[in-house]
Amino acid sequence: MKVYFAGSIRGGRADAARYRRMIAHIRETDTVLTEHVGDLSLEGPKTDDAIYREDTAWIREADLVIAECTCPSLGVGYELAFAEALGKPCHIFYRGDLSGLSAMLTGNPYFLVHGYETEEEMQATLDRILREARNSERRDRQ
Ligand code: 6K6
Repeated sequence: MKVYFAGSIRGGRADAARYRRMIAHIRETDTVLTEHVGDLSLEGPKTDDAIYREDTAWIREADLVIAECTCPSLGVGYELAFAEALGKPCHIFYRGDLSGLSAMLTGNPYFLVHGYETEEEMQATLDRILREARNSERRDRQ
């Protein structure tokens, strides 16, 4: 599966190390198109218009979107709406009490929201999502 992983960048980097661990976990079985989201240094010569063009092309290419939304980010919210418009499956991870997550995400039944507390719980949910996505791909091909 090709995964578009979304996580806050200009919205704040408090969870960057967590994104990095999630990306590393997904990469054990699948492909992550957006590894830079877990980059702790975040340096690069790219202009904003190049970032927008590249990221939207990757969303089109992705089989599914996984967004860690604990740290609020305008860019991640935009990416989720863009992916929804394209009919891509969208999985949202949120650590802690779900009442802190935007109603525009929790209120939209299209989005699959996964609350978690521990790293083990988060990894087990990632494994299940990816396994189910691979199985449904296989069924579609038959
Ligand atoms: C260079 C190396 C790493 O990052 C950069 C430059 N910035 C970005 N590069 C790629 N994607 C970005 C960059 N800034 C934001 N995004 C996209 O928006 C990512 O896919 C994130 O999921 C999302 C974060 O949005 P903000 O509003 O928190 O920045």
